[in-house]
Amino acid sequence: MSIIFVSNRLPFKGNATTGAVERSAGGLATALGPLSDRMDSSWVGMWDPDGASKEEYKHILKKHHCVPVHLTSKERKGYYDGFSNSTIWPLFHGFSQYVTFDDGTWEAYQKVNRKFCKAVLSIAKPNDTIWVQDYQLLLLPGMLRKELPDASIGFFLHIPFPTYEMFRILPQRRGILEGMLGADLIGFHTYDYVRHFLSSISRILGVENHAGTIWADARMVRADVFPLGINYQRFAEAGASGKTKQLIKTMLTANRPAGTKSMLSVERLDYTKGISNRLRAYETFLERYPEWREHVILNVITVPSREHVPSYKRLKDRIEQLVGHINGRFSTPSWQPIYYYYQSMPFEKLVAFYRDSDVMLVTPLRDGMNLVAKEYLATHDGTTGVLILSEMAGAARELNDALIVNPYDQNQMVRAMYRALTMPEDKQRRRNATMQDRLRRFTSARWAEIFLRSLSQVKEQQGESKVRTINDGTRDDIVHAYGAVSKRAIFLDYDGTLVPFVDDPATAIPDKKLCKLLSRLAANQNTSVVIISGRDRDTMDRWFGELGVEMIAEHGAWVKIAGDTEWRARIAVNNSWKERIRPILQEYVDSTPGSLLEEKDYALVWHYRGVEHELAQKRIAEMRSSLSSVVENTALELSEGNKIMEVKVTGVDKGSAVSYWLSNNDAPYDFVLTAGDDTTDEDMFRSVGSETFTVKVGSGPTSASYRVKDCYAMRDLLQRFADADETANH
Ligand code: GDG
Repeated sequence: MSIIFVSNRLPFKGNATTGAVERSAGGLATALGPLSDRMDSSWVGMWDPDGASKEEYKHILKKHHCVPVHLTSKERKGYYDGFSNSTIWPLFHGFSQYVTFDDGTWEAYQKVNRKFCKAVLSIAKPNDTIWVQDYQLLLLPGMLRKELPDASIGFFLHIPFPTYEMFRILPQRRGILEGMLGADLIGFHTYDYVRHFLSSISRILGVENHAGTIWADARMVRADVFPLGINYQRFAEAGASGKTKQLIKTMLTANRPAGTKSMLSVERLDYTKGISNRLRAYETFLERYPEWREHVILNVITVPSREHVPSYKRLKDRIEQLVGHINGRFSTPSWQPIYYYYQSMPFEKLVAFYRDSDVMLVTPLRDGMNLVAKEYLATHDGTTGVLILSEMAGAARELNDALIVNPYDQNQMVRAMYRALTMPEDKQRRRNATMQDRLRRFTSARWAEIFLRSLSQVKEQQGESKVRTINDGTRDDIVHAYGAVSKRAIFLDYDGTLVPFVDDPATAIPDKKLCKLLSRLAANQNTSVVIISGRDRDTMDRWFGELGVEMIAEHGAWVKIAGDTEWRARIAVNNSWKERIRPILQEYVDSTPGSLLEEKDYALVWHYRGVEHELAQKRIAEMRSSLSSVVENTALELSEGNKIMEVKVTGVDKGSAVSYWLSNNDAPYDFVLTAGDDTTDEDMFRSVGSETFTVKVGSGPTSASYRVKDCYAMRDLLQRFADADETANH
């Protein structure tokens, strides 16, 4: 299999001190590294030689099939410092106060995503697998999908996906979601993020899902959970090595009184990491438990990050002041409570810090996953050590045996520090063992393997559904089949098939263009155009009466065949049932803002297009349970359509209506086409048989054999029929 990994950074970087080019040690590079070495793969990412020689960097990239994307400093500033880190990063982590909105940075973000797209296209083949990583490239899956409709495209978001209430703030919210939906599989670290994403696509794009399966632009997409792990063995081995022991002795324990316990915090300097909250909790701890003064130290490592972004500069000052304040307040001639390092540590030193620490404080205010927590546990493989972990980190979903804290609850943090420092050793080992077991199995390599396997499963499922999306080629075939015969029947649903949905169904009047198109088609004596709708007779007469089309109203209850002046009732029923059902449905209308009741001859219809998604789902469940006993053993049934719930007379459906129409028109039809968007149209598709053309309009599962994207694509097909008629007549 050929695979293209795409991420903001390439897995190789220049070392500013030595000038050498090295493999990056970040979580992603270690997760995908072994895979990329094993497979026929390439990697697309930003050109960033840093301190290394450009020639050497270029050479290594070429050797490892890396395709660099060159950005100007202006592009990089707008895309990376700007939209990625000053808009998306704070917003997705729930820090709306730090979000900046700027058209210029959005422009740059789009431009750079396009540059990445171009770089991928320069090496991609039509059926390649492309795996796009993270929040800097949210638009890329959509851009790639346009160019490579058949490619397997995966997307993984490493940071949280925010709640709908937070996400909706973003002016570019639609574009971002549409970009993500270009992928076939969208992965997140936790189920909460999946839920938030699904809620946003439902409320913002009106795209629904069934247990994480989404229909977007007539394509099946899945959203699922894939918690990223670490290279456990690497950290476990390094933690137990003699070199680490030596480093701990010379670098760490030598500098503090014997018997002192150590706590550690390590992260990029970032406001999401809760460094100030942690320092304040430590101050309160020393205040509340004076017996621990001179017996514990806290090592704080903050790695320089995003120094060009103003909020980061201010944060650095605040943290340094706080460290100074605590050290000034509590230090004694032989002890200082905090050792502060503002630098990136080489791997060996980082491992020594991990291994040396009795307590690890990982208390971010919000964090997609947090690998530091996992790395700490791995370096303590089989030994003691206590992890205090924020419930706001994705890792808390997996590491239940850590001391889980709310980072905003200072008292709880203080108590957790005390508990951690006084926890019996056998208990520490026991708690760690369960978590270490999990981390040993779910490594970063396994994460990548599982994600890619799921991606190919999604592709298989897409292939299994036999529906063919109408493209230029298939459209020409259908138009050709239409033109080649003399007797045709075209059955067209109306709402959602010929016009888009609107909140108030009464306003969905056919526009002039559509009326003209339908009359043109119906003007051909050899073509019967039948509008088959759930709408009532009066509306249909008013809207289509003058167009020369035939009509089937109320999902098949009434039929008006060419030459009829009156509607024919297909069944005779007593409508007294309405008196019982109407008050029940009216109650639902009263208690559900945005919904309305429509009365038809053979049905009562509850419309909920204008209702909030979750509320509508709740009401439908209630309705199903309260009405099913009422309609049981009667000639009524409950039927669900596109944002409608209907109580109707049994046996009235579009399928039987189409059969009725065909049996009342004796000419043999050489070309039958049925088109619809709704579950009620599925009856029609099933009734006509496989030698006809059945067309599903829009997304969702269907038994139709073709699919078009939306009502405009449907109109385009009809337009071509009309054009074919005209050409044939000249
Ligand atoms: C995102 C999400 C999610 C840190 N300091 C040093 C150093 N590190 C290494 C750690 C660890 C990595 O950086 C940090 O991993 P995190 O998971 O904490 O966070 P990010 O990579 O910033 O970001 C996060 C992650 O993606 C993966 O999906 O977990 O939630 O924000 O590997 O070891 N490494 C060295 N010196 C340091 O000073 N050598």
